[in-house]
Amino acid sequence: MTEIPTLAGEYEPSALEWVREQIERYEASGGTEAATLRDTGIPVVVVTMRGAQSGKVRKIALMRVEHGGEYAFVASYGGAPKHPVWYHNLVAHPDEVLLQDGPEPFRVRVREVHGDERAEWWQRAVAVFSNYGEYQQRTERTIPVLVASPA
Ligand code: F42
Repeated sequence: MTEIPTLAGEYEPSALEWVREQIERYEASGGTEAATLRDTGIPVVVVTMRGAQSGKVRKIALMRVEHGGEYAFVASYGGAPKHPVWYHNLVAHPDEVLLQDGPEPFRVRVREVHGDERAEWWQRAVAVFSNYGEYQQRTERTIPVLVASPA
């Protein structure tokens, strides 16, 4: 029986209620409920990380962009002018990350990608969730793309 990985520390739920609720339902159902972005039918994953300032355990949901066992995390936040706060957490603690895509979470290592590698992952991301293209149009910032590989 493989042990289910966890991050030690105090869990601080997302400040966004709809996100907090989606994560709770996804985890409680082993990824069989709340597994898509609202009624879009597009799958999501749950990412657990270490807060860059608080050191607390934080969780977010992201669109599921998978290729060859790796996943892209697109820090779009709806095209907001600033990066979502979770981006800073993953940059600060790239080795303290869990990814849940189904019944159980597993450890991943995260790296930000640039240039051709970013362009390749961006194309995959937009193919899964075309809104990413619109979000990038909405903001001056270049939306960061991070790639998670099983650790
Ligand atoms: N967000 C995306 O950016 N991309 C997606 O593809 C995406 C898909 C998605 C699907 C389903 C769903 O339910 C949500 C989805 N979201 C997606 C939203 C995503 O889950 C996040 O909620 C959103 O991106 C905003 O992330 P955030 O980290 O900015 O969250 C804010 C609202 C938040 O929780 N802030 C906390 C607060 O108290 O205000 C602090 C959180 C935090 O991590 N604090 C750090 C710490 O140390 O604890 C401080 C970090 C620092 O350096 O300031």
